[in-house]
Amino acid sequence: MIKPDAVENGYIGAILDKITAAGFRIVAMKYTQLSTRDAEIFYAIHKERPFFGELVEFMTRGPIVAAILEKDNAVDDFRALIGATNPEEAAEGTIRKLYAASIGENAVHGSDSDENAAIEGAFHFSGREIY
Ligand code: 3AN
Repeated sequence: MIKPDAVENGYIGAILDKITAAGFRIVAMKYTQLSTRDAEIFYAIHKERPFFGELVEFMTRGPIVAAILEKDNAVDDFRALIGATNPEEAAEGTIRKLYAASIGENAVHGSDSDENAAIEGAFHFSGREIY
């Protein structure tokens, strides 16, 4: 996902450029806004964390871009491309270093395993929307 902060700041195009330049194929994509219920489900794994309320509020405050990306070694390569969760710790040239402001508002989300990528892809897209 390209998160609400990056959308608000006008970075959709720049972020998609970096993603495709890094060799990812976009197999599904949509511009949408999460409801509170959507965000609570998507981030259910974090529901006991102190930042959960803030995370749900942030993720629902404006539109996002959701996408499914395909590539060999996609999960690890995408996490390398986006950089550390905290942009202050993200490597030079990574998407979060370039476009994120804080650990809470960190521009993009990437799945952390192939299993979660399948779950998260199915959360956003029906089979007919995946090419
Ligand atoms: P990542 O997105 O790098 O996989 P996770 O899964 O640990 O990181 O966290 C999910 C999301 O929760 C982050 N992208 C960030 O928006 C938010 N988050 C994580 N840690 C914090 C924190 N300490 N304070 C506020 N928000 C946080």
